[in-house]
Amino acid sequence: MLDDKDRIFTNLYGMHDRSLKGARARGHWDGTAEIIKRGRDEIIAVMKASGLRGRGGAGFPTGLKWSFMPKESDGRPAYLVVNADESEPGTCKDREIMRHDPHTLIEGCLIASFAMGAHACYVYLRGEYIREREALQAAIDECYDAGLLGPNAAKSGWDFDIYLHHGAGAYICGEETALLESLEGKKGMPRLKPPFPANTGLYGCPTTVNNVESIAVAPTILRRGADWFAGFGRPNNTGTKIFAISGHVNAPCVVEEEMSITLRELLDRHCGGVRGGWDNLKAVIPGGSSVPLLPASLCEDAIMDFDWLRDQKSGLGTAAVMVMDQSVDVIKAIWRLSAFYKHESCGQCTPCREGTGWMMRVMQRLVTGDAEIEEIDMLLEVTTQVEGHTICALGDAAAWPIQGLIRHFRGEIEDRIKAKQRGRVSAMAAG
Ligand code: L3W
Ligand code: SF4
Repeated sequence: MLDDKDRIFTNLYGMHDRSLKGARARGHWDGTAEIIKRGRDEIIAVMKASGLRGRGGAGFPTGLKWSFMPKESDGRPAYLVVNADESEPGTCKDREIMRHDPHTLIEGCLIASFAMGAHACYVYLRGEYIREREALQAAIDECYDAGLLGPNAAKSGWDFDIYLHHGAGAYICGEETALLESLEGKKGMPRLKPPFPANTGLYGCPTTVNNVESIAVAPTILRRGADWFAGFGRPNNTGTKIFAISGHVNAPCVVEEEMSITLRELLDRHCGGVRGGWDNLKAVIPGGSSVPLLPASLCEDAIMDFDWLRDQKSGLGTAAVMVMDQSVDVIKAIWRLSAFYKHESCGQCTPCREGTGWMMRVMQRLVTGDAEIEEIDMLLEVTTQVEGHTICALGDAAAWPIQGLIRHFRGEIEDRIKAKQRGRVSAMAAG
């Protein structure tokens, strides 16, 4: 469990002054030039040792990703791109950072860009994040006025600029290569990987795409040390983590906690527990809409980190925790997600374009009970034809929640179909 002194984001709820003056008073922009003067290799070594794994959903080691950027320039500029397209249903953590603690991100952008040889950074914000852009732009303007950005940024000897760019409301633009296409002014469609962005990214140049939280925690890790950060959580699952908790808890919230906290402790300590008590819990989606749900029986001992949740065939994802009590029709909830993925598919690969529609339509029949029992296994088979057979992870994201539903709630699906069939038989007998 985290104490206040261990929190990186000290203004997550906007209770304090978010301006440069306030941010400095809370310890940000302290010794930034000294950190930069430690050099690229040392910064990347600290990030690797901290164990930080990407906070956007995939959990790829951040220091390792930074190390993929070319050490020597081949004449092409390098870029840092911050993925602030936060569109995963249930996810609203980066929003709080940009609104209330924008200087954590800006300082992180400078240090990370230096470590990767980038003189420019683009922050790609989701189209609806108007207030967040305003807060971030105001903070960036302050930084230019104070000499923290621009030539010789923060007296580090490094010239550095940040540009903000709005998306236009497409979920797929949160996929890193679709985001780059969109930033280049094209339709946001994922590219085939490899090549990875570190080789061929924005405008064909070396680029690293990182989530807001991943960049915003970097300055504090470098100030307090890799061991400090790695002291939280478990091996391979280190650090502090922002969780966004919604649904049937008494007090939904966004909170920074220790990685590997138990689900029960997270909900009881910060959300006033499950509505109607723990026994009223039906299921939890622990990491945003792309990861399979956990039934209540697995929630009791759930550990909120990458490895524990992966071992349960779920995932930490974006750490958006969606709590469902006994009042929820879980079949309908997962159908709603299927409709979302069908709508957001960019359509360039057949298994996703056709499969998301197929899956949604069968899910629709499961909701009303107007399916045959055999269709449950047929649906499962369709999910395996989509999973792993597409250009980007949206196909997997559409398949996984359905697989989780069938794994844990097959009985409920079958009962609904049988009840409908019984209803039809008695109606025929009566009529
Ligand atoms: C160089 C290699 N780079 C991997 C890089 C890659 C990317 C990162 C992760 O996200 C997850 C999904 C959901 N050489 C590399 C390499 N990289 N191998 O590492 O890559 P990857 O492919 O594991 O995943 P991904 O496609 O980046 C998929 C989650 O994202 N998700 C959530 C979306 C929504 C949000 C939000 O709203 N904030 O993030 C949707 O699917 O959990 O597992 O940078 O280039 N050999
Ligand atoms: Fe587009 Fe879906 Fe293919 Fe991703 S998996 S590239 S969203 S069609």
